[in-house]
Amino acid sequence: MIKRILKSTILVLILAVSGCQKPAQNYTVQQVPFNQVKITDQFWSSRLEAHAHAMLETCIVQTQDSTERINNFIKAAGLMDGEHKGIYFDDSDVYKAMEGIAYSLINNPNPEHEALLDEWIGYIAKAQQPDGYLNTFYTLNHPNERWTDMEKHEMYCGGHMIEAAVAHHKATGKTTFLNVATNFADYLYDTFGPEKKHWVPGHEEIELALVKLYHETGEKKYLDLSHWLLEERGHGLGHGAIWDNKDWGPAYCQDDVPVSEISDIKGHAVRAMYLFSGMADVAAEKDLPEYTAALQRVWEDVVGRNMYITGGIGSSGSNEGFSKDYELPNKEAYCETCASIGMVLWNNRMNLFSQDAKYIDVMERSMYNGVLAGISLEGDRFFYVNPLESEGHHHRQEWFGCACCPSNVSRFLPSVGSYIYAVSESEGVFVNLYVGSTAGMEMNDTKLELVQNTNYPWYGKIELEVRPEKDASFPVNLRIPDWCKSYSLSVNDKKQNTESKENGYVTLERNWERGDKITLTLDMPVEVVAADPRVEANIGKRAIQRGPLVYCIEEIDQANKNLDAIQLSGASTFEATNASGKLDGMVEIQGETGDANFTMIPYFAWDNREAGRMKVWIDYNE
Ligand code: FUB
Ligand code: ZN
Repeated sequence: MIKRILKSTILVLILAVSGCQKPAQNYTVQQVPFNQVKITDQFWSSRLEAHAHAMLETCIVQTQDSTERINNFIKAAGLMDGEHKGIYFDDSDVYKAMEGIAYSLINNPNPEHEALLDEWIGYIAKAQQPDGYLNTFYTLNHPNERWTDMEKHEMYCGGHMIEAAVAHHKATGKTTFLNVATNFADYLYDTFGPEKKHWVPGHEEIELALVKLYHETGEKKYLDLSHWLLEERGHGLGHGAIWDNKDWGPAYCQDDVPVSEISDIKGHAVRAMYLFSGMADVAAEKDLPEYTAALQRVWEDVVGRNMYITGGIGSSGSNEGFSKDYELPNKEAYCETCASIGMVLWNNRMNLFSQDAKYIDVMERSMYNGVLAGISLEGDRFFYVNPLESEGHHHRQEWFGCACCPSNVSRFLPSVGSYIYAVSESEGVFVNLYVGSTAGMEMNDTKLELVQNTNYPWYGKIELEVRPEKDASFPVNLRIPDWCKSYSLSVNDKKQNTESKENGYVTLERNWERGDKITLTLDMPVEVVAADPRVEANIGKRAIQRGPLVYCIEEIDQANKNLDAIQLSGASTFEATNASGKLDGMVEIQGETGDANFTMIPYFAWDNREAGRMKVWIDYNE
């Protein structure tokens, strides 16, 4: 009962909140946000279930009980004595966990979690200094040294605080946290900017957060500050630990060239992804073709020369980032989980600009492989580093000293519903991801519900019921993923022409009546994939992919336990089989090569059973 009341209150609040004067996002198409999407399929429902229970509990225990993260706020609030403990950017983990909890409230009302957020917000508000400054590391340990080292993540933490506050406002309608965020952003606006202090944030994040705050409040100065911060880069203004480090220097944090001149990917992977996401957001608002051109250039470099088959990026551990083009080792691959999340954030924005499905292809690859590998199926253990081969000693952990990845996953998962649909008055509905769900949106003043039924990513059949409030004409653009070589399409069982694919979408245009049913069947055979020959690590090897999922061999599944004995050839055969009882339910692949049989599981599901070796790229003899 309480749950029901809370749920309806929340719905009313969402409507009330969305009814106030807020500038709409200015991308050429608009995402349908996850609070309008109810996920119903088996695949994502079990991920979300694990999130709402195990993952959020882990984040709460780790930030509040097992580490000093919440205590740092309590101390900065003057409610406990002592110094700041932990890493200087630990505040950000609290904010990311809070963002995840807030998002989760929208579809899974939970009064205890809501009360916990209220409690933590109380500490945070008290820890905020009278002028709006907020950072427990400096406030507790170095109160006179604020803004002396651009690497020290003061704006990074602030950006995550803003994102959490916006999420909390959207979920609950309460302004307690949003007020902290606007106080902080006002303080930044008064301190930094033309004729004020220069600043190059050593770790990007604040840029996209300020645009979010602009959307939530309508205050254009936040958007202007974000734009100004982007323009600070590449002019020799940066200083601090990163800039002083001979091995890193300004390129590590994308401060080597002005942002509109970026063309080669360099430096720290997560920082780059957040920068590009922020640039896209500002470009969408301010119409900056030089930004979009730079983003397209660097996208070619990231995706064409520096991305793993899993959509993971940032191959090198020494800089948590990019190294030379095509240098993509498997065992040593760094591929931080946060960097894959960054790929989702950035590629989604690139699609919102262009309506080109090639960006969603990359987003989907990173989401189903790079990101999902970062979490155990139970939702309580995490990978920070995601190699594509293991000798059996790499395992998910409950938490990390530097815990950016668990907290990032915890805010990402509940927002997955936002990536399914986008809409535009002139171009109609874009169906970007195939996820069983019911979604509400508006199409040219007509309320529209879309009900998607599918067993994706295990099978390629998708049924989409179109339910306009009244008959209405608009295009429905269905993404045909780049991995799909053949497909069939019907509307109300009548076969449709599939020739006219444009930018990766096939478009259906008609006068839609409530109950019209689109059936799309994407053929999903097992594919043997060769890497670009310039990737030395994969010469003489092949990987296996089916649909959006990259597969791997794990020792535990093989009869003779010897992964090196599995050698593929042109004569190898593969069969996708339903293994509904295995792990969380899956389609596994049974292979036969020479006289050996082997079993493959999706890469994201590896290391959920007993320890053992794993490989994505397998030896291949012509
Ligand atoms: O610096 C904050 C976060 O910690 C980065 O995004 C991660 O790469 C890790 O270094
Ligand atoms: Zn991380």
